[in-house]
Amino acid sequence: MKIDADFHKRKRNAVLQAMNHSEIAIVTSSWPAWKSHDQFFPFRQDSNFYYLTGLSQATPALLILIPEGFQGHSEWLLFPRPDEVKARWDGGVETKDSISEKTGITSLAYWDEFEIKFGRLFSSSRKVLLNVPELDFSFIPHPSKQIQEKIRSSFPLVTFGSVNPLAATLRQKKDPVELGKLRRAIEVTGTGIERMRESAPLVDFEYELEAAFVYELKRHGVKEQGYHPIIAAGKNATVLHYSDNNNQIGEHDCILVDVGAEVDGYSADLTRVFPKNRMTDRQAAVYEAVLRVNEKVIAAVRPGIVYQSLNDLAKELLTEEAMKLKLIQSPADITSVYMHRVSHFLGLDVHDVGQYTQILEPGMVITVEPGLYVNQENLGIRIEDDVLVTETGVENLTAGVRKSLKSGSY
Ligand SMILES: [Mn+2]
Repeated sequence: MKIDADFHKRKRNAVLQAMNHSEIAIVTSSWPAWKSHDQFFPFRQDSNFYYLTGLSQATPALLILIPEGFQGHSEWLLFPRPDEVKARWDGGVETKDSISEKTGITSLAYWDEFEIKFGRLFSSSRKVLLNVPELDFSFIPHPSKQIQEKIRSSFPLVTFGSVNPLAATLRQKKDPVELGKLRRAIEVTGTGIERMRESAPLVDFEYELEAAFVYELKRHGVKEQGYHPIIAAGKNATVLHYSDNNNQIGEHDCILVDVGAEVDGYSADLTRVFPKNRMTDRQAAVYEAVLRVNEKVIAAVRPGIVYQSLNDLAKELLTEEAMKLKLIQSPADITSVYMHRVSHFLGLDVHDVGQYTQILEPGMVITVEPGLYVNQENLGIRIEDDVLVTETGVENLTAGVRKSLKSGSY
């Protein structure tokens, strides 16, 4: 199923509905990230810009939303003038027709018309909402910051705000067409994990499993991953964001893989653990403990609960299991073997928009990922599923990706 121009049009309309009449939203595309000399990192579109326009290619563009309208239109899209020389080298020049078809936006202008055409929009009574990212990474040179400087230098009395919360409210609840993309990403990710599981006894290094995963994705026509894959053997699995994937796999190691294919911008996020050869009884006991918690937390997901309560439940259950396994001496020590949240929202961003303080509603997709990390046993177990909050409870979208020890090659 395609995410078509109509989807993006509906989302723009919803943002316009939520805006005050004195506000203007300006949403910028991402720009390519420089790698070295004349090389760039693979391009990834700004998630909010993609959600509102459907444009995924590296063409610098800018969406303006104006509730009270401007020259008879409440939405405008600015993009570069077609450049035949650039097209000869890089291909793909967008025209007004092609942009209109993809986005459903009929009021288009060129980048260099921004000041001359839209300058009159800005005044001291206006508030401009931008898609400046608001994370710890405030040093990142997002194009929205350049637009802000441009406006501020000419209209110093304009006030600024963020469009991100308006987009976030919409993005949290997935439409069926978005769920279709997530389901496909999950299906292909699951196939890739099975390929790694089968390959494990035959390979020596973590990166060989990564290669098997990427091969399986591309074989299914999926080119992108939502995040750098974690292929962590033995003690590396106790390092939460390990991503070197360059270590030798021991004969008695368990291997933790945390991977996610990305389909049309939507990312899966799955973690499974399997042995290189066979699990020892002790490794299997820790695995079964985490699996019990995984299943109990999934069973607790339903609309109307406070999201944070899943975290509390996971911590309580993991503490009980860790005590039984003698991993800790007292409940207060749980942070030595479990130190992260049990869940995050999932969607266009692998750690998607949403607040931990909110109530879960139907249409939200979250992960459930309890874990136990045992340094002294060179063992890290995390079992991560992606689940959909439904009208009546929960649907485990990753139910088809094997996690039971009984059914497999242990
Ligand atoms: Mn995750």
